[in-house]
Amino acid sequence: MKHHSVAAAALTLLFATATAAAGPGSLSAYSASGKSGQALPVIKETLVAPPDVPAAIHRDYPARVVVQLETKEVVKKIASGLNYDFWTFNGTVPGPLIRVREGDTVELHLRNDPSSHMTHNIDLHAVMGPGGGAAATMTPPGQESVFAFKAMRAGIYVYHCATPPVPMHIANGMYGMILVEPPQGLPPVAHEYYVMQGDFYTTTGYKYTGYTTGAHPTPLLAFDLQKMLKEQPTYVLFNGQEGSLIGDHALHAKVGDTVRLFVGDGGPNLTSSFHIIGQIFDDVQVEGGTLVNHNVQTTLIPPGGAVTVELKTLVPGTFLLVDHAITRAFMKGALGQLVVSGEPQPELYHKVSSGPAPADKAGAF
Ligand SMILES: [Cu+2]
Repeated sequence: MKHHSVAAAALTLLFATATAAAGPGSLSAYSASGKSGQALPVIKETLVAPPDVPAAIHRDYPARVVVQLETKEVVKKIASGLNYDFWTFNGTVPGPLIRVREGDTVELHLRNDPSSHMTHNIDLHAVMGPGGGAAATMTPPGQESVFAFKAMRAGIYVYHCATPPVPMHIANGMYGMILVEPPQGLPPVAHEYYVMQGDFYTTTGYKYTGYTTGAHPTPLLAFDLQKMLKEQPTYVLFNGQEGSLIGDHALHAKVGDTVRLFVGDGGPNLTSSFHIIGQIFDDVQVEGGTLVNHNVQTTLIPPGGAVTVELKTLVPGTFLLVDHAITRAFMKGALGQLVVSGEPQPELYHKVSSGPAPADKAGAF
């Protein structure tokens, strides 16, 4: 009994000391430790903009990974000649992909840019704790919140803002993904890319112009609440912009490469029927879990869900990433390109002949 009391007193003292030592936004007093009780090595995560991803992890030990995200409200291009007032993590849609290893402790710093109009926070689906971190990170403009969690399950997970009205924060672009690598890491591949689909609700129709002001000479599209309530988006986009993965921004590979795509759906409402025209997915990590499906043509990705897709590029050409609810691809913007370079592979694919050109057909009917 005496021992018990002493232990309780010691715990109380430890907690009091920790509380006193930890200033606002500081977690130093709660420094995570491994099973041995030793402090974990601290690693500052280097984040990169989509469609790129941080380098693969080669550690065989857990670390305390410090991740710094900043919520920013930015006016930028949504489609050719049209801007939108996006709400973002780190200025991009989606926010940067966070990459950690199962068993790591993630110390997540969420700063809200002083010029923001809204409070923001973050709910990471890789977190097993209240709100996925949302309650711990409700952050007014100009402030910073910090919380820590142990990444206990390998997989690819969505994160998003969960500040009311939640659907509006997500519809304005506040989502991204966190990859929790298994302890043994992922097999090396030639290319890894990061793509997220989202549905956008604007007051004008697809490619109709918005309004201009002195501050915004490029037409600005406004958010349309009624369209969101009806789940009828104006735009369905990969990486928050029509053309974000087209032309100069296309994804690239060579013949014979294995390409790994981390594909998520921020929503807020539409499920993606993700497909690449002219490819078959060799492996799909279904719903980001441990089930791996093979030889898949189209995979479903629900809002708030993600998959890892791997494919081998066997033939050169331009292959279109689409939501195969195909109106969204060709009339709402959900279109990207994977450009595969290399020698033709006629034993795998070649054109034999074409019908006459349309002009030659004139008068034939
Ligand atoms: Cu928000």
